Amino acid sequence: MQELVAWFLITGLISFHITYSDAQPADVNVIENGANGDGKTDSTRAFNKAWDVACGITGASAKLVVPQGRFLVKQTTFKGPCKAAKIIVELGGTIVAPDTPKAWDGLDAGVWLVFEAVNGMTLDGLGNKGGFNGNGKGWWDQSCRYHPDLVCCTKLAPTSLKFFKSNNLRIKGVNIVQSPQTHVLLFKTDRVTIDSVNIDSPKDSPNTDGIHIQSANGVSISNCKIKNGDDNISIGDHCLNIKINNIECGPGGHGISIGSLGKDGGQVEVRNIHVKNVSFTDTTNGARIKTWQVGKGVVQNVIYEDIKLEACEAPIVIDQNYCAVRGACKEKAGSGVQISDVVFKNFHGTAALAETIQMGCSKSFPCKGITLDAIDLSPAKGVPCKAICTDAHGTEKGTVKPGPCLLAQANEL
Ligand SMILES: *[C@@H]1O[C@H](CO)[C@@H](O)[C@H](O)[C@H]1NC(C)=O
Ligand SMILES: *[C@H]1O[C@H](CO)[C@@H](O)[C@H](O)[C@H]1NC(C)=O
Repeated sequence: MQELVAWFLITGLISFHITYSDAQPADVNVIENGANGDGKTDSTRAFNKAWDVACGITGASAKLVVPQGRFLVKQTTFKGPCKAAKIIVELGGTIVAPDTPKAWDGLDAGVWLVFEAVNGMTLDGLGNKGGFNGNGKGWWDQSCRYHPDLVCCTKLAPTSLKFFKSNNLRIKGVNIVQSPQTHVLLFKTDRVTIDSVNIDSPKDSPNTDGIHIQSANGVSISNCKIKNGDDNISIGDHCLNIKINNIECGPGGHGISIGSLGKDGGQVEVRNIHVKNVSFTDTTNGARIKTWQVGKGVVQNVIYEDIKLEACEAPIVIDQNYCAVRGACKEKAGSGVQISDVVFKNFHGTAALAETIQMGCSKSFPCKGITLDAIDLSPAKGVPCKAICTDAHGTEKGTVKPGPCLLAQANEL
């Protein structure tokens, strides 16, 4: 009997040990791989080395730890796929970009940090303790947008974080500040959750989009604060199943935009976009859909609801004649993106421009199934609000102020 008990104890301990070490592989710390959190030492190689170690761990999960401190990391790509089913990047400190565009000499100036072919990653800023500082001032100072007079002004500046050909990502509690250009780019991704991410760059910084989504399926963005100089959140040509909730935009920025779509005459498909509970303060736009006349394809099933606006210039915009230079593109027949089933519901607040609701739909493919429901917008500065719609068909429910605007629904089979 005693032998039996001893045998159970021993095998129990062995199997406990195996299960335990299986679930908890050693964390990989960037410091142990040579990184230095003094903000000055170049830690790029150390980060790459630590990533490779973590990425090579087999088992259920692997963890890469970035402790407190400021880590200077130059342009680099963290490549997957990793061996573990799940990789956790625990970010307790700040990863800092070089402070001069010169650091990109000979490198792709379009990006700073890239995660490529990484599946099942959680990037956790530990409740907004950790994050990324793109040190963008050097880039803004030479941007063609604000300094066209400079002989060597630059149009392209790095996107801070690019997630490419990756799926099953969770980015939470991270700060992303001072980006040279776009803060976060999702490109060719499937299932990405962005939660409690704070984005902060000056209102007058050029092209510093908050989050740009392109060729993506299944994105959820919630509980974020976004202050920046350009699009707050923008959705590009091929995006399906996007949910955006509980976002504070502004001051600054251009709202939550779909587009501009179809720039090069390509096929566009954007479906199932749901934006809910967003506040816009001092932004130029609120809810916006922009397409180029040469675009083809569809935008279908879009809902913007529970939207608060404060001195937003143009709260509701559909612009199907989008043009790089305002009004410079001649009207063109025979092409256009078909926009249908778009709901604007429960918009409250003030508008700073007269043209509060602007819908300029395609002559060839007029908008259909547009709903304006419970819209109550009043002037922020005394200029009366107007609603101007062309080729926009749909229905209005409850209060629609300013309004009316839409044409009756065209009869369809
Ligand atoms: C709406 O979003 C804000 C944050 O912007 C949040 O504080 C609030 O709880 C949200 N409301 C609902 C009903 O979810
Ligand atoms: C933000 O502004 C930019 C530049 O004007 C524009 O292209 C984009 O559509 C806007 N984004 C949003 C989110 O409105």
